[in-house]
Amino acid sequence: MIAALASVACAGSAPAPRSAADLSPQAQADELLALYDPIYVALYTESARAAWVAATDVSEEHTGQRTGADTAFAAFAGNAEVIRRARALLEVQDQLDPLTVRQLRQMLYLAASAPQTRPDLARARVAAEAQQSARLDGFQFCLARQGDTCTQPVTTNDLDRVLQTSTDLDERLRAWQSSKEVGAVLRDGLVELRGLRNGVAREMGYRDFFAFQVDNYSLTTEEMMALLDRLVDEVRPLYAQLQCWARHELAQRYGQSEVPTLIPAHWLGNRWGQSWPGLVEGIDMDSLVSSREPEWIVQQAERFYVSMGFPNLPQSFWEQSDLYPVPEGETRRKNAHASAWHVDLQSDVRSLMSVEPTWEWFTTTHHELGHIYYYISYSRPEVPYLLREGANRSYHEGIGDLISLAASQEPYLREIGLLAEGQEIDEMRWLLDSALTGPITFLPWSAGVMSHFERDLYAGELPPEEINRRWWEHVARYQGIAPPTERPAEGCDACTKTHINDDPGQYYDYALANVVLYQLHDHICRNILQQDPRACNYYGRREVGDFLRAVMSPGASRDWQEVLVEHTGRELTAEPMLEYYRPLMQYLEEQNRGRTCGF
Ligand code: X8Z
Ligand code: ZN
Repeated sequence: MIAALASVACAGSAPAPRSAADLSPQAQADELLALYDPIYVALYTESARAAWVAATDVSEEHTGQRTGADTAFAAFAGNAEVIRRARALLEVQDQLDPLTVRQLRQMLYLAASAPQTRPDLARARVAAEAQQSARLDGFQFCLARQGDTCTQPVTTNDLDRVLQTSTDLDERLRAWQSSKEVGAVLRDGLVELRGLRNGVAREMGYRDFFAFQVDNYSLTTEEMMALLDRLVDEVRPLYAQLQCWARHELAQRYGQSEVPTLIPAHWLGNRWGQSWPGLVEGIDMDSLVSSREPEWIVQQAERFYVSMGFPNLPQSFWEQSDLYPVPEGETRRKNAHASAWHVDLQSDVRSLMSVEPTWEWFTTTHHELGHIYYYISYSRPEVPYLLREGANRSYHEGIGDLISLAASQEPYLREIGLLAEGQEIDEMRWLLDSALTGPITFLPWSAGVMSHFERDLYAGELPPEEINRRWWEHVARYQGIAPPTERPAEGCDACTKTHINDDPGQYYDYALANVVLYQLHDHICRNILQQDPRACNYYGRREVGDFLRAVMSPGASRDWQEVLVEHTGRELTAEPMLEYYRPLMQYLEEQNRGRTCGF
């Protein structure tokens, strides 16, 4: 199939009865796209299928098959003739319709992952990516060892359970340290990948790989970092109060007489401190779902979307997805991080999760189904295959979290019986818990630590021996968190975060998703439902589904800023998010009275 495209493409420059110059640019573009599309879909699908098998059943054979399929995809997507023709057509883009221009740009964007003008680099990158994923997905976490033998193998769900429930600091420390062991295994692979990723991006004229990823938003690195820094600054006053409150609360919980300025990382209920669950007395979100079956969690998330007028998930979703932990007795290893897949860019949609009845999995399931319903919404003939993506990547991340936010609100939880009659909630404490597990703790992590670290890694060519130190500098500066003990220079604690390895240079998507989602939520609650954004129930409201479908169904065929203004009446603004949590400021200042805050 690749040969077919190459031969037709070459025919354009050979003497032919009808030369390309006789065709209008639009007709030339149509011809290119008509050739490109079917091959794109076929090779993309092969590659996604192989990656799915490699992620759900880690083995050398599957890693090899993934590398093979990705190499074929890369050889096609990065084909030098494709690049040449797309570039030439974009030079006369004023003679092309906007949808065509978008597709050609996307073609070049895909080509930049594997330009065949440097096939050696592109091939090496594909192989290194597959190997790095296999190292991470196949890693055996371990809580106790005798010599080299692991006597207590554990899953990441097990480690998370310790961090979310244990009050024994020694046990917490062991779990936290165990969660970081994989970093050392991944560091050299990350350094190699950094070189290859920068290499292919530079081949396509980008300054470095980070700049290439940021270009998805039509922004430069400087513009993106300025946007992220502004977000970090905007939440900083509230975050400083939260951090202050949390360190006092936790010191008391663990019986520590000294309250440290920086929170020791193993004190928090998340391996990276990106969310701080379980801190608020009297609010136990886990208890709302702990007696449910994991299957119920996924079905209830589906019911939420269906109640707003979305279709039921296709039967193939249930048959092909891998939703629960590997059953006891099976030796198969699978990727531990949740993901959603659009395998054939049409109706084959799947999710990979390890759902257990915890609040974190409850919200994560809503997140993943957001991706799935986004795929379903734009898989329609009007949206070309190349544009079956989010308006930008953060929209894709934001939809499911928007529904998680809606699914965490009191009226809904009462309606479906997760909050029993007579089970009253304290609104301020509920809001506090939501800030601790939502954007106020998440933004310093995502817009701060992750994004600055990756910028330093790719654009700054951070030397390997500086990696761990730089990581913890960012963690201290943005999150006010410190490692429990000194971290080894040869380790890579950043590498323990899956995205650093296999979703590189794009974690700010989640930061911006938060901004977008509060903007959408505010609009939905105030203007569509006429409800208070802090007690707002989408369940069963088809008009909310209609609104969301209108946002999602164009995919990437429209400009993301235009979509936002058209649907919410405002440019991107953090104001609705800040407004949502504003009542907490005064509450926390009172709680923190007499304490020295800041870090
Ligand atoms: O990776 C995810 C999703 C899959 S796209 C579960 N999230 C980020 C993370 O876990 O670090 C969702 C929020 C942030
Ligand atoms: Zn996601």
